Amino acid sequence: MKSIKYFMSAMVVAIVILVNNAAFAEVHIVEMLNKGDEGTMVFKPAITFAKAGDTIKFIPTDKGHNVVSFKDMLPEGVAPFKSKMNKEFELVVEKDGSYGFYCQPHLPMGMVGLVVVGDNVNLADIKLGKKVKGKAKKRFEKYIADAVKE
Ligand SMILES: [Cu+2]
Repeated sequence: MKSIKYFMSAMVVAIVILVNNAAFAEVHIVEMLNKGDEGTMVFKPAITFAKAGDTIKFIPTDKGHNVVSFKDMLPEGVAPFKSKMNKEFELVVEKDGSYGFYCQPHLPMGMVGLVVVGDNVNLADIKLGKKVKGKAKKRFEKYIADAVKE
């Protein structure tokens, strides 16, 4: 009898933990736009702060965009990702760290963004990938500087 009681209370604890975790994970929306506050071809917001287990939902509000990870701007062990043009894309971020990404047709126009997962990511330490140059570099530097100020 005692063991059944113990089992039941263990089950209740397990269920409570499961429900809490599910409720705790957030969905963050990142829009792909032809025009934003800082000019043409942007992710909005450019930087998203999340925690492990959250989902980042990329929405092609305007047509002609996609989202591709910078291979050298991902936490260790995270697989590169690439969405289809004009399609919604969900990224579940499992690991702490920073995730850098761009829109394939608009990388030269500086369409880049960042997801920062966890509390221990020092924005000043984020290394920009090899493909980040010109307008993309300029925007990343501004996004990071603005986020540091907040
Ligand atoms: Cu684009």
